[in-house]
Parts: sequence; structure tokens; C-alpha cells
Amino acid sequence: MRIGITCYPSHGGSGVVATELGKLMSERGHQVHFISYDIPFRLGSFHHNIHYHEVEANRYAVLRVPPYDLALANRMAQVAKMHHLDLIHVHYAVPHALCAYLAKQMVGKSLKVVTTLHGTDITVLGEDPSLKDIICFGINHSDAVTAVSESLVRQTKELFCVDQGLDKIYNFVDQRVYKPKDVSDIRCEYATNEEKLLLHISNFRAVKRPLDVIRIFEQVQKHVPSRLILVGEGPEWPRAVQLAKDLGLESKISFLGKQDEVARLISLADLLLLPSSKESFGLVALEAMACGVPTVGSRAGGLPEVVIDGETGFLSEVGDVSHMAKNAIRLLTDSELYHRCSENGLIRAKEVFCAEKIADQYEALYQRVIET
Ligand code: GMT
Repeated sequence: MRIGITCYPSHGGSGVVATELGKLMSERGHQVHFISYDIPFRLGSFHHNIHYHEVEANRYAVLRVPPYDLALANRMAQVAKMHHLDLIHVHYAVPHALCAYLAKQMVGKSLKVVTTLHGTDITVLGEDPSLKDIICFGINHSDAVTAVSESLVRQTKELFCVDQGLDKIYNFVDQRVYKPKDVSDIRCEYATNEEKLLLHISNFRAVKRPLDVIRIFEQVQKHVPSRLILVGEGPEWPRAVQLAKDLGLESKISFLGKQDEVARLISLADLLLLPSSKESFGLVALEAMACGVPTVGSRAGGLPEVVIDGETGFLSEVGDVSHMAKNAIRLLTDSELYHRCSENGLIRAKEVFCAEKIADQYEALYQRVIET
């Protein structure tokens, strides 16, 4: 197949999923064309069968903002015509599904559009009256729509008058990369042998509740000798730094900023903290699970479909910091429970979220839309 892919190329789970899926499709012999304003950060070095087409949105004195959406639609149509694309798989309805719809009008019905919903365009933008109708239009005019969890399928149906089927296709993890790794050479940089290491990775948006992460850690470190690593940056980052200072925890917390390569970092940790208020899936919890690291987090959105409460980690109500701290302390002090959760997670990552299985599901979906 000849597949176009558009995603947000910057840090974020949706970009990771789009890029890794593109790589898997190229390994299966399909021609893959990424169309975006920048090279997706996980694309890395040269891959056979993968092409990258940059979108340039020029500035003009008469336009207050560069017309990126139109430039993207135009580029999608150009690439589709030139490389005879069978379909464009867009990640996020806004604006990508709409741009793909426009491209399809320019190219013709033979170009199919597959849209994958990742959460924010439903759970946040879907409630914005200035965008709601156009999101709905983008969904209903795609040839197929997928969502990354059952919870997101449900929320999409509740919020929009969707007049076509929604397929749940879970996110996946490449177990060649995400697996328990020996990181004893660098662990001493972050903690002593007697200390446990807690980890949080996010874009520090308010929905990730990074301040809860610090408050959970504050309680944990009073009972268990431990340290915290924070990876990522975003709007809540300065407040997180301030709270760490206010609580006198600066010396126990490492702020590592944005990191591209997190597989080794995850293996450093004993526990992942993910207390988000919204999480359509929680890719980082899956990545941690595949490395044998249990998650303590919230019962938000699709997270309970990834982390099975009491089996591969522990979940609490959003904002219940004390409950999350108690769960973390329990896991870190009961080695039998810890190893059971870690082992269960390794098995679940392999059985449910294996990259090849999920790639099979997308491949079958692509075939289905091409044949209709
Ligand atoms: O969580 C974010 O803020 C980033 C966003 C993204 O675009 O990557 O994440 C969304 O998509 C991920 C991949 O499907 C999911 O794992 C995240 O749960 C989802 N984030 C939210 O729903 C808040």
C-alpha cells in the first residue's frame, strides 16, 4: 500500500504512535509518506520505504497567521497525486482530518482518509463550541475512524453525533526497544542502592497534574528512602519547580527536561507516577509496563484499560494524592507484590499491546477502506 501519514511531529504519544506505526508499515513493505511541518522526532535515521514531505506555510503581510492548514491540505493533495497514495492516515481530527478531507476533494474519491483520535480533540476541543461542529464533520467525513481506547470511543459517541462506526485500536509498544534494561551503570547518578526511584514523564500540561506528582512524592519519601525524576517540560513546569522548592524537596528531585530517548530512563525507575485528570490511553504507562515498571496513577479515561488496578499497578480517583502515595508506599515496601505487578505488566504488554498485533489491525483496516 502507499500510505500518507500526518501527525503532530513534536513530543507526545500521538506522534510516537504515528511514527512507530509508519516504521512498522515500512518494514512490511508498504510505502510510507510522512507529511508534516517537521520530521517526527521518533523517525530517527534513514528508513527504507519512508519518505518525508515538509509543509511550508509562508508568512504574508496581509495574513495575520500563516495558513498552515491550507498549506497542509495542498501538500497532502500534491503528495497523494505524485506518489499515488491509497490513503492518508491522520492522527488528530483537528486540523488533520479536515485537511485530509480537503485533499480528498482535490484528488478524488480514490484517496481514502483514516482518522485516529488520541484524546485532546475530543475531551478538550470537543467541548469548545468554536470547534465542535467542524470536529464532528471531520469525523463523519473520514472513511474510517479509530480511537485509542474504549473510553475514547464512548466519549466520542457521547459528545458527537457520529454517523459511522468507530474502531477501537489500542496503542502499542515496540518490545525490541521497551524491555527491562540493565542500567546499573547510570543508576548511581540518580539514587543510592538503598533509595527507590520514582519517575514522571509528561508534557507538564495541567491535565497531567504534575503538582500531584510532587505531593505524592513528598508523602512517599517520608516512609521510603527515595528520589524522583521528572522528564518533560510544559506550562505547569515552573509551578512544579516552585512546589519542589517550597516543600524542601529540591535535592531529591531531578528535573531532566525534554528527552527523546526514554527507554533507558524508564528502566532506571521502580515506579511511574501518572495522576492525570484526562488520559485517553497513557502511552507512557504502557512503555513503563513493557520495561517491568508498575504505574501508580489515576482512574482517568482509558488509563484503567492499560493499567489493571491491583494487577499491573494501582489506580485512585483523580486528585486523591494520599491514596496514590499509600499505593506507592505499599508497592515499594512489599517486594512480593511489586514483583507480581511487574511480571503481570510484562505479560500484559506482550499479550495485549504487542506492536505486530496492533499493526495487523491497522493493516486490515487500511485494506478494508481501500476496498470500499
Ligand atoms: O497527553 C498529551 O498531552 C499528549 C497527547 C498526544 O497528542 O500525544 O496524548 C494523547 O494521545 C496519547 C497517544 O494516543 C495518549 O496516550 C494520551 O493519553 C493522550 N492524552 C490525553 O488524552 C490527555
